[in-house]
Amino acid sequence: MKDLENILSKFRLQGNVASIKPFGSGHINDTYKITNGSGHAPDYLLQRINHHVFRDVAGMMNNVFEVTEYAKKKLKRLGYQDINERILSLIQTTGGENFSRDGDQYWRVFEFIDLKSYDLAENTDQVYEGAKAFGMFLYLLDGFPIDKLVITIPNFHNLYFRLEQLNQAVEQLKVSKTKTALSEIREELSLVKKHADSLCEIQRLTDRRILPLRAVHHDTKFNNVLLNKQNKAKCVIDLDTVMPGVMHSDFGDGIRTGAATADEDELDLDKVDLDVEKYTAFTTGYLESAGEILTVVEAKHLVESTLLFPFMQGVRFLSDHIMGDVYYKVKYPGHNLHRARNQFHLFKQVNKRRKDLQSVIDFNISFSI
Ligand code: ADP
Ligand code: GN1
Ligand code: MG
Repeated sequence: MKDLENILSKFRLQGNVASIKPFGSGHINDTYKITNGSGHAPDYLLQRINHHVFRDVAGMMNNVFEVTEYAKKKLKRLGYQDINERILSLIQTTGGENFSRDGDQYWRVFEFIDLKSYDLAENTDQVYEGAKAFGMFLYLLDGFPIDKLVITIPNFHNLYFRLEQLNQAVEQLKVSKTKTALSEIREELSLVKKHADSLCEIQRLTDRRILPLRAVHHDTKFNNVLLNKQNKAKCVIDLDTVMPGVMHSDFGDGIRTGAATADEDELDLDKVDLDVEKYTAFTTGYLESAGEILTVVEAKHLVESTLLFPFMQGVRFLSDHIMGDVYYKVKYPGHNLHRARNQFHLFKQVNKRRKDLQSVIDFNISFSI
């Protein structure tokens, strides 16, 4: 607590610190809510940045600063009055930096936005609103000069790379562990083998520059959008992975979590499915906000992204399980394996409905572009 107070003293905060409490359920950073003792000053959100994941902290924080400034200006031009609730506000250090380094720890502070995030959407209204906010984020950053952005995690959504990571993990497992460890994941590995090539299509189109590069969020998990009490979505958060990429990352990952019937931690696979109503709500909301800036080729490949993201997330969780849970925070041994099974199951459910999902996209696209 004293240490955290010391960290906070490095930032330009108003008022005084009344309490510091762990906050949220993200997998990557450590987050604390700072309640202000002064009624006239805002609460804050303090985060210890995971610099094992984000190697170039200064570059990443510069990305966050640049995109939030750009989005703020655009929101102003569009006439929004509630800009502080619509985009994160980074608090600078007393020395005018975007983050503070303390030994091998890196810290940052945002203004706390008093809205709520949900690991799992409770209803289709929330999904529609969340999707509108994610689509709006893409829209706000349309035209952003992407060469200003550093790549915060190389090959982040490159399926070829994620498959290679899995491959290497399995090779290590073969030499170091028992046969049981390998037989435990046989089914998952055979599913991966079966679908890997067709699901690399988005990456092939990206590499050939057929899909345009934009400033993309890259982590449109449903708990990365804040909603108000009336379920209106206001703000997209967790901007660490904003970098050049294809919009399919945001659409696909948004559907993966926003339109699922259960979250990634659900153990009962019978409960894990794609909720077609939520899927429709997400597609409608997202395309209402972003449809007008999409190219025909982007629109044509949307449905593939709904298959790619549960599949790729399964590959990522499975690799982490084999490597000994070095990346995602886990609550018990085997957690990442269960998450992988959950995501592969979701992938199969989405795959079964591909035709219906395409029809929903076609219907919404005809209205927006
Ligand atoms: P992680 O990368 O670990 O997911 P996030 O940046 O998403 O970290 O933050 C974790 C949680 O903290 C979010 O899910 C959200 O509930 C909350 N949160 C993040 N930023 C803010 C903010 N500015 N105001 C209020 N809550 C926030
Ligand atoms: C991580 O940070 P968080 O919890 O929003 C991960 C995402 C995964 C997600 C799976 C930087 O997101 O890519 O899809 O977990 N973020 C990073 O739950 O790897
Ligand atoms: Mg998050």
